[in-house]
Amino acid sequence: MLKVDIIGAATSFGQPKLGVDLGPDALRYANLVEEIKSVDVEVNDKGNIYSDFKVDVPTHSSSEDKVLKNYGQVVNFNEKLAASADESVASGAFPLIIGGDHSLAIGSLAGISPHYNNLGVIWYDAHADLNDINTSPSGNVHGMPLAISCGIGDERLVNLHTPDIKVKPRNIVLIGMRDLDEGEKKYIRDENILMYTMEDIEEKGISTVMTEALEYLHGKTDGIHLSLDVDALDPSETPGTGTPVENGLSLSDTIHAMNLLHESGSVTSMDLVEVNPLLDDRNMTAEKAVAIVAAFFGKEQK
Ligand code: 4U7
Ligand code: MN
Ligand code: MN
Ligand code: MN
Repeated sequence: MLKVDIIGAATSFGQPKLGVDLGPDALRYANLVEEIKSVDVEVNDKGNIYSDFKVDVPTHSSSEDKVLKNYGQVVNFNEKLAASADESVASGAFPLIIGGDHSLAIGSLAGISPHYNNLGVIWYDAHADLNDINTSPSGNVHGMPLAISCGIGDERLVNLHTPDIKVKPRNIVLIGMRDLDEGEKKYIRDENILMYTMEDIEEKGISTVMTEALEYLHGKTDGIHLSLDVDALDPSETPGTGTPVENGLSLSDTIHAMNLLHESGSVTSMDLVEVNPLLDDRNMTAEKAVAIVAAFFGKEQK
């Protein structure tokens, strides 16, 4: 039986809004553990990881005038998360990292990628999260984790947990894109990263997109990490998130996408991020997110 380790990544330091660190508990409140167990999966909830500091520690700047916000906490938090994710993969479990803001993907990818030669990544999000300190319009680290995992950005974050580049741009697929900054567009073009915008999804249909994404990664990767940001979905479906963007994916397309990933059997780890119960309407975003995870683990739709 598949063994799933749930790792609660209770961090909000990658962005400025209150409440996203309550995401892991909101997901549990919406019956995450029970829903996964219902499909014959063994679940071990490892509890939450928190940063050791509550207030900002000296901010590090990797260029003269720009700063990464909450740098000290982001480094400390992700070192702890990477250790936990690494330990889960080493024990033979499937790590399901529940957030928390998307800066947590720095730690999850740092802990998971050493177990693979060529880890593939499916980044299901409205955003590419490919900024560095110079291209970021906000200084918020949740807009940077994929760039950092590709070796672009602050040296301590790039070398977190292991002194290696975690992900190769050619092993990435971006799905749901509709809010890209200029520097991100340039990086995607220069590195020839496979991207499906909302327009592409509307044109091809989600089944074709997922099938193409898996075909592209099969053969050249030996594991696939799914990083799912709930802002990939339309704000009418998942309003409880810090950076909603109009015209997103429907819940039914997302559930269908998860069913296809389940059937492929090729995804080896997952993040579920940016659930913020303080911005939500009666925990509906967490409830939808739980339905998405259940579909990913093979729950049939009623
Ligand atoms: B999320 C943004 F400028 N690109 O860098 C930035 F639009 O993890 C948003 O995908 C980042 O939710 C969103 O601040 C990060 C902005
Ligand atoms: Mn994101
Ligand atoms: Mn996003
Ligand atoms: Mn099944």
